[in-house]
Amino acid sequence: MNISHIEHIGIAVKSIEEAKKYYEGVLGLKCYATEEVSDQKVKTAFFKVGQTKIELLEATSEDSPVAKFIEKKGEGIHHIAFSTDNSENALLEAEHKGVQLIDKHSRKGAEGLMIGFLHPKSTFGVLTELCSK
Ligand code: CMX
Repeated sequence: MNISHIEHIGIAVKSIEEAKKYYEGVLGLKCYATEEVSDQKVKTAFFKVGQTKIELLEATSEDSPVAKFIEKKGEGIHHIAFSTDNSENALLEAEHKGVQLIDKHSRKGAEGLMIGFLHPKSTFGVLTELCSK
């Protein structure tokens, strides 16, 4: 699937405003964008670290996947996103190789990327996102 790099690491937080104090004030990173992804019921905030980004995720409703995750496991790393040349083909390839998909087809995610998720039950416990421009 021609993975070139880790596009971003998604981190579930209760409050982006609170978490920003650490990422900006301690690590010295700069939040360059915030965006609400309404169909995923999350607010996001992005920080660049070289070619990779940190994506903070805050739930916008109680039934958000991020709210459920924090309730069960607490704040922390929520998913890893790999950059591929074509997320639709990458999802198909993963399915052909026996991986359980969350998204059968890629769809629009934050920053205008096309994205799709693989189920953590098939990926050794790590919610995995495949994305492309
Ligand atoms: N990482 C690892 N495991 C996870 C997980 C995560 N992020 N989220 C849930 N799980 C595990 C749960 O611990 C649970 O495991 P057990 O059965 O062993 O207890 C299992 O998956 C099922 O979890 P659940 O709480 O019952 O939740 P659901 O089945 O309703 O949903 C999932 C799980 C992964 C299918 C759902 O969260 C999902 O579709 N996620 C993809 C979309 C998403 O997370 N969007 C937010 C990010 C938006 C963005 O970046 O744009």
